Amino acid sequence: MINIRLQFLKDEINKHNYNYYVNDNPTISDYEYDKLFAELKQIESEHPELITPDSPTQRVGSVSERFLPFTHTHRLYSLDNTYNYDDLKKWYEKITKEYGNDIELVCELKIDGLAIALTYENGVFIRGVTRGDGITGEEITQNLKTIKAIPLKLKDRVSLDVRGEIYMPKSSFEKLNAENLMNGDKLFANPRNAAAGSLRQLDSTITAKRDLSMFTYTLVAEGLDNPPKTHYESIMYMKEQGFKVNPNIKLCRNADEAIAYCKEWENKRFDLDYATDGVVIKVNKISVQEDLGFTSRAPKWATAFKFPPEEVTTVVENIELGVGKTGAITPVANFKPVQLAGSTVSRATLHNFDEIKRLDLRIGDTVLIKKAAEIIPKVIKVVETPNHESRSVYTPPENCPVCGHRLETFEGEVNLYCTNPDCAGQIRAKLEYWVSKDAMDIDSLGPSVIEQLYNKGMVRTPADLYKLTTDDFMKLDLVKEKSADNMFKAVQASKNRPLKRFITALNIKNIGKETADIIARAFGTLEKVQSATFDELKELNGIGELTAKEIEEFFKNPKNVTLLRELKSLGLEPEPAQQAASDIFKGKTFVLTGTLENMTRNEAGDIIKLHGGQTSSSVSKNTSYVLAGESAGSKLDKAISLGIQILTEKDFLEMISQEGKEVSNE
Ligand code: 3BD
Repeated sequence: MINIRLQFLKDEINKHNYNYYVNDNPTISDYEYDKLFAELKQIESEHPELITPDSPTQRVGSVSERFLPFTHTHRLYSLDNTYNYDDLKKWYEKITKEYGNDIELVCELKIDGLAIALTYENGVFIRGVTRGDGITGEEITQNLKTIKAIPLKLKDRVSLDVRGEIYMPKSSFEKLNAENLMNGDKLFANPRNAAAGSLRQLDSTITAKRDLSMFTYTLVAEGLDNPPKTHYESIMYMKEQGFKVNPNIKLCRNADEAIAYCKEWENKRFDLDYATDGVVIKVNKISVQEDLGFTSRAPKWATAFKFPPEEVTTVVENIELGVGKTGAITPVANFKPVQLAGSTVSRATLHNFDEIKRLDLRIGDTVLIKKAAEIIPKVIKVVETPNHESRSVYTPPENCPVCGHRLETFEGEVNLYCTNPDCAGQIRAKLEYWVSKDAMDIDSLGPSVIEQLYNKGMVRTPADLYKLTTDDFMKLDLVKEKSADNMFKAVQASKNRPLKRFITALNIKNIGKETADIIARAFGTLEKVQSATFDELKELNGIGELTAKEIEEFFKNPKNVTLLRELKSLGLEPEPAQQAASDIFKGKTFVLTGTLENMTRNEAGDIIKLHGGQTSSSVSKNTSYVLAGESAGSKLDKAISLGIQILTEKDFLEMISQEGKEVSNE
C-alpha cells in the first residue's frame, strides 16, 4: 500500500518538475507541489529502505570530499570551427561530392556552457561526468542531480548515454551577481563561469541553490533496440524521454539554408536568456555520419560556425599619445589588427595614464580586448605571460606630444594636461569637436579636412569656419568644386542648429550633450544661457555647484565673449529649445528597451525630458521605470530581477495624458 503511494508521489513530483523546468509550463501551484514533496519526505524518513535514486528528494545535494576521475565509456570529441560562410560551404561541398546533393543538415545553437555526459540504466539516471579532456572527466552525479531539467527517470526503461551543455540563464547570472555584490562575495565574469563555479562545488547543496539548466544534444544509442536513423530523430527521441532539448533546432536541406539560419541567429541570439557562441551544424543521417567518421579529434560530419567573437587577445605594438579638446593627453594602444565582433580593430583608447598603471600595460604585452558600447574596443586586461615582467614599465610623458609644452596635473584629476592655449593639437581637437556628430554635426568636415584647414593657417577658431568660401575649400588637397561647395553649404547649414548642439559644441568643461540638453531646456535661448547666474544654474537637476561655476565662468571669460559675439555677427543663431511642459517625471530616470509601436525610442526620450525626466542606457537600482516595447531583451530581464517598475507603451502614454487632463483643468 505504502509502496503504491510512494510511487505515485515520485511520479507526480517528477512530472511537475518536468512541466516546470523542461517545458517551462507549470501545472500546479507551489503550495500543492510543496505538499506532495513534504509527504514524500515524511514517508521516506519513516522507511529509509524505500529511498530510490530516482526519488525527487535526492535532488537536494550532499557533501563529498573530492570528485573522482571517470573514464568515459564513449569518447567526447571536439568540434571543428568555421568562421565564415565560404568555409562552411566548402565543408558541405566536400560531403555532397561524395554522398550526393540531398545531404540534409541539422542546425542547432551552440550553447556557451559546460559539456557533460549522463548515463541512464533501465531508465534511471545513474551517473554524470564532466567532459574533462574528452577521455576522462570527473564524476559529479550528486551535483547534477540537483538540476531539475535533468530527468532522474526516463519515460521508458531504456539504457543510454546523452551529452549536453549545462548553463545558467543570463537573468539568473545577473541575479546571482547582484546578491554576491551585496554580500561582498566575488563576482562571476559571465554566465559560463557562474555555471562552472556552481557545478564545481563539493557541497552540492550550494549547487542546488543555483539556477542551472541543461540542453541535451547528443544521444549514444547503442543500447537501444531501434536506434534513431537521423540526428533530428534522436533529438526528438531525447525530448520524448524527458530531456530538455533546445527548441531552436532546424532541419536544413543544404548549406544555403544553414547559412540563413546562422545569419538569423547572429542577432536574434541576444534576445535569448542563455549565452550562445555559434551554431553547430551536423549531417542529419546517422549512416552518413558513420561513413564519414572522425579525424583524430573531431567528427568530419559536424562543424561549429562561430559567431564573431566579442573578446579576443592581441599584442600591443605601441602607445600613441593624443591631445584632446580640453588639453588632456590621451594614450591610445595600437595593436596587431584582429577581428572583433565582426570588424577589424587595431586601436583602443586607454583613457589616461592611471589606466595604464592599473592594467600594468607594457609595450609588447598581450592584452584581452572586448567590444564595449557600440563597437568601440576596450582593453580589459594584460594576459599573463612569462615575458611581461621582462618588459619595461611604461612611463608617462613629461611634455606635450604635439607642442612640447610641459604637461601639468590638476588637483583631484587623473589626467595630464597641455595648458598651452596655442597648442596645435588642442586647437585641432576643439575644431574636430565643433563639427562632430553630437555637436554641430557638420558631416563633410572630417578630421583630415580640419587638419588641412589648420595647417594651411585658414582656421584657428570655430568662427573662422563660417568665414570660409567655396574657393577657400578648393585650396585643400583633392577637393574639387563640387565637394568644396558641399563643404561650404554644410557649414552654412549648421548656423541654426538646436541650442543644445551649440552649447555642446562650445566645449565647456564637464558639459557633454546630456548636460547641454538640460541647460538648453531650462533657459530656452542662447541669450538667457549666457546671462544665467550661478544660483539659477545650480538649481537645475543634474548640475552641481562645480559645473554651475564652470558655466558661469565660461560665459564671463573675455575670450569666449569675443567668440560668441563674432559667431553672432557671422549669422549663427541657434534654434531655441522647447522648455519643459510639466515636471511629472522630475527626478525620475527611465530606461527604454525594445521596439515601441507609436514612436521611436528617441522620441519617447524627448517626451520624458519634456516632462522633466531623464533617460539612461543601463538598468540599475537608480532606474525609476523601464519602458519596454516589443522584443525587449536583457534590460527587461535585469529590471525584473531588480524589481523595477515596468511600463508598457500604453502605461506610458496614459501617464502623460493624465497629466494633460490635469493641466487643461487648471
Ligand atoms: C553546444 C564538442 C559533437 C557531438 C562532437 C558533434 C566540443 C563541447 O550546444 N556536438 C552542440 C553543442 C556542443 C555539439 C558535438 N552540439 N560536440 C557540441 C559538441 N549543440 N554547445 N561539443 N566541446 C561540446 C568542448 N567542450 C570543452 C572543451 C573542448 N570542447
